[in-house]
Amino acid sequence: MKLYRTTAGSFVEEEGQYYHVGGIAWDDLLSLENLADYLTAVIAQSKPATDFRTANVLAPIGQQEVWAAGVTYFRSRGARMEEAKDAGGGDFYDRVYSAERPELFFKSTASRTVGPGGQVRIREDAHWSVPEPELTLLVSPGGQITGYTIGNDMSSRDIEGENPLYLPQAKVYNGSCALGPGILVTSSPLPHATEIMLEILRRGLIEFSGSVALTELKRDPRTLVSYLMCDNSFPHGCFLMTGTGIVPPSSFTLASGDRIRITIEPIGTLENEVA
Ligand code: DO4
Ligand code: MG
Repeated sequence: MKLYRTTAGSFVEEEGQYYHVGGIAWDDLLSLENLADYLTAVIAQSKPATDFRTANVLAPIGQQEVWAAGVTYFRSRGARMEEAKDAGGGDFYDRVYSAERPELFFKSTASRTVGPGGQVRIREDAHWSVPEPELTLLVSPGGQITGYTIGNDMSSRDIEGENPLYLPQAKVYNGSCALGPGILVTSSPLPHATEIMLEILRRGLIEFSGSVALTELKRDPRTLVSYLMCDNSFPHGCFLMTGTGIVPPSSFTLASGDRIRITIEPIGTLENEVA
């Protein structure tokens, strides 16, 4: 089942039917340890709604923080080593790829995050920017993975490549994060064969496309969550992006007007324009 936050309230979708999820605030909903059971009960007690509109869907975020894991795919390790080699930082990425402790960094808040159809941004002092399509976990306050959504970890590669200590500037700025469209609510892990697909369209034509399967993800999502939760509390739950396995060639940089389309079945497609 999929959970949506919209301008007309929250909806849960199952088998093509949408149901209102009333009487509970979004943050309280995302804080539930038994979200799947709660929504199953809502569906059992409700009649299908007729007022769900795709155009009304908002980013599925309230007071949650968005965190991100880095260098969790071999492709990301190689791309970072290349971009940071002149700064002497290349070795860090190889070491973090192989280390027991993952790289985890703070990524975004609701105010910097856009939903489906929203505009993501290129940092005004960046010259080399890319989208990072990432499977994103919904984590409950108790550390359960209660759902999955799609995330775009917009990144300024020239800034992060200049010096690894500039990472927060490369990653955290207005419009640097997109989430959505909805949250696939399930307590079961996604199949390893699940594919993440990225298309970047420029003037209506595909400028870049790529895909990666979760088999390539080096870290178990539960291990990423256990590091994130270590001595860290999230009273409203949080989102954790699991890293990118798709990196366009080094000659590519995003431009205003580009459309970024990220698909992960069975979650859906997250599409955004670059402002
Ligand atoms: O260490 C730099 C960022 C890595 C990242 O965002 C990724 O691998 O997805
Ligand atoms: Mg990333």
